Order: sequence, then C-alpha cells, then structure tokens
Amino acid sequence: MNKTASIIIVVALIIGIGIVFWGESKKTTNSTSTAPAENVEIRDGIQYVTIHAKGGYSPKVSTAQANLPTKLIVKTDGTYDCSTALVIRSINYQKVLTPTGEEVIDLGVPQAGALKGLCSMGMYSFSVNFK
Ligand SMILES: [Cu+2]
Repeated sequence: MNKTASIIIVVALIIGIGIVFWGESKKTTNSTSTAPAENVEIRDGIQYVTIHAKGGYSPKVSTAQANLPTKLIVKTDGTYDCSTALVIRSINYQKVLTPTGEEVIDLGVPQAGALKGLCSMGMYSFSVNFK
C-alpha cells in the first residue's frame, strides 16, 4: 500500500467517526427536548398534570403516563376570559372556574389515549396524551 492510499484511508476513518459522533450528539439534544413535560409530575403514586388557563390553555399538548391514578390541576390567575368555562366531555366535566385559583379534577386511572379539554365555546382547547 502506498503512502497516499493510507493517508486517504486514515482521513476517511476520521471523517466517518466524526459523523457518527455528530449524529450521537444530535440524538442526545433531541432526546432532551422530548423529555417528560415539566407540567407532569408524579407524587406519592399520583400523577399530576397542570394546565394554566388564561387566554387559552397552556401547554396546549401534554404527554402523561397511562394507567396511573391522575389528577388534572387547572390553574387560573386573573383569568376573566372564557377559558374559565371548562368542558371535558370524556369525563362529563363542565364548570366555570374561579378567576384565580386551582381546580383539581380527578381523572381516575386514564387508559392510553387523548383527553381533550375545551372552553365552553370550543374556541380554546388543550389535550393530554396518555401513553
Ligand atoms: Cu371560549
């Protein structure tokens, strides 16, 4: 093997390894962005999903674990728009929330699937995907 050929092979190897590492580091950054949402936490075996209601609902989409006792906490803070008129059809829930406070809604033990909340007019919505 001549010198040029071995240099080309070494350079190709270095580039190859570099691409693999670059790919791995990209994967790591991606996986942190899909980490469990900050509005979902499990305390004493109960999963709490927190949604803020003010001019709509945030986060609009949350991901939580299925088959765990779960409570939905809807927080209002000086909320005078229709996002206080909360409707969750799948659990027959309908209530006008106080402008400032916390509403705790027992969701039981949700199975996999999406839970959808709406304002009474259907203008604002949020969903919690149980996986
Ligand atoms: Cu509305």
